[in-house]
Amino acid sequence: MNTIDLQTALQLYNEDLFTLGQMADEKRQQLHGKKTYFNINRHINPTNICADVCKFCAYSANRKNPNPYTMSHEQIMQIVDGVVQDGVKEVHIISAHNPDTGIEWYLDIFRKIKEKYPAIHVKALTAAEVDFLARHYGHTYDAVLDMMVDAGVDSMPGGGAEIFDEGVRDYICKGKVTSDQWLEIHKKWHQRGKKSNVTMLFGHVESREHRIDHILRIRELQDETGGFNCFIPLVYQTENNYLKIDKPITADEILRTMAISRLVLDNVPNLKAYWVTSTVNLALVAQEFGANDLDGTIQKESINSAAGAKSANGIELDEFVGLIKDSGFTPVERDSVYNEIKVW
Ligand code: V47
Repeated sequence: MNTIDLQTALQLYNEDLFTLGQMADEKRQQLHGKKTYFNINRHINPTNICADVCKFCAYSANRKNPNPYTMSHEQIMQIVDGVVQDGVKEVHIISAHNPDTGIEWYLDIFRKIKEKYPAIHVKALTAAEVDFLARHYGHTYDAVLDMMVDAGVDSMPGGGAEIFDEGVRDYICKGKVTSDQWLEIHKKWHQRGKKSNVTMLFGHVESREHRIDHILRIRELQDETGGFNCFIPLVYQTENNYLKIDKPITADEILRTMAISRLVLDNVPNLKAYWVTSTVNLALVAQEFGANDLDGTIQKESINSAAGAKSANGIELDEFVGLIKDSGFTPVERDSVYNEIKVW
């Protein structure tokens, strides 16, 4: 039973950085030794047309980024055909909230992928998308989740969680799935025996207290369902959007937040340093501050790169593996639900 409460967690921020790192590293070593997990994956973002207006988003087609697109199923299958040849084992499919596609447009592409490649893992639809599809097409969450299972979705990504504090949430993404709804959707998904991830968008207008509150809400649900595989703190990217901040978050604060996440959220087994938003260099350092997962090669990414992240073309496998080794850790290729595939 983890006894770190809000106040204790906030006090941890005052620790010396290296002491905090050592504490988090001890927990990491207990759980994973020197292993750093990654997978060979491809992000696919099929449409950027969005009915919602999140201030932090640079991806959706809007005044600042007026390039609306919706991929055809043929285009998506061409991507999948290509990446399967390259050894990709997971497709991570998330989109904006396009009001014009119909729900079948999503389900059908999942079916097509699974029919052609039954072994590929489909990680698709954030809780924000599930909420949008339910509201827009007049379904219950249960109905949408059942349709996803039927269509072959294997797991849910952790996007759309942002920050659970209702005040901050109202400011940065009013009108989107609420915090309670986000958690409810994941709970229902876990009750179907399925796994998911959970993110936190930080480094914008939120306080340390808001971050800990977010993490504690996750810990509470995880105690109940055990369905979260991985926690992913996403560092806010500042470009091409409407969420202005005074100064960007420092590396010191990012590492502190990673370390505290590892200590407070010890019931979620994996902590991902998502190199896309933290930079590769800091993600490598974060391995010493509790992180045991670096996501994957990604190959192409449109959401965070639209806001300034250097991830548009992913990273080569050899380089990725070499970087993990050179930083003193053991690269372990995993599947999407953390079964080990290969120690590199
Ligand atoms: O939900 C949007 C975030 C998320 C910005 O589950 C931004 O394994 C930073 O959820 N700066 C999508 N972040 C990405 C995501 C994700 C990524 C990797 C792995 C997994 C997983 C999930 O990106 C959105 C939103 O929270 N985002 N804009 C921005 N300016």
